[in-house]
Amino acid sequence: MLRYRLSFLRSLRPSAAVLAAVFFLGGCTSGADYSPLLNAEPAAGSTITERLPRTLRLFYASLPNVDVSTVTLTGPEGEYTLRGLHTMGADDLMMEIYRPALTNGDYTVNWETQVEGDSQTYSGEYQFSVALP
Ligand SMILES: [Cu+2]
Repeated sequence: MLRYRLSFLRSLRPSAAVLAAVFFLGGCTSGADYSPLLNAEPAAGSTITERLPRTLRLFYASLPNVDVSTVTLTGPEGEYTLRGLHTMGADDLMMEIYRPALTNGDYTVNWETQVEGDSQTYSGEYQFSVALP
């Protein structure tokens, strides 16, 4: 794939090759839909049927800056109080779901952060559900 791209670039006139290279590189890192969020607990789109989660944990492509990060949780009772936002040093943000306790329903996590090695501020949201028997 890379070899193909390089030979493709070589076949263009120099100025066009430079423009094409800038386009490719830019497309890798600053696409409008790029998100550094890789994973979460509870997972995005998941339905919890066994044990109520007491923490939220978000995993990123590199270490998030806790000082400029915000995470909110909304659900059946409105906005939930989270506390103790920190990182475990595993490119993650972690916090306790303080109160009220979760009940069955749909939840939305909103987050905003900056990650190490990237000056942009990123934000996003995802959902999970609780459906205990
Ligand atoms: Cu922790």
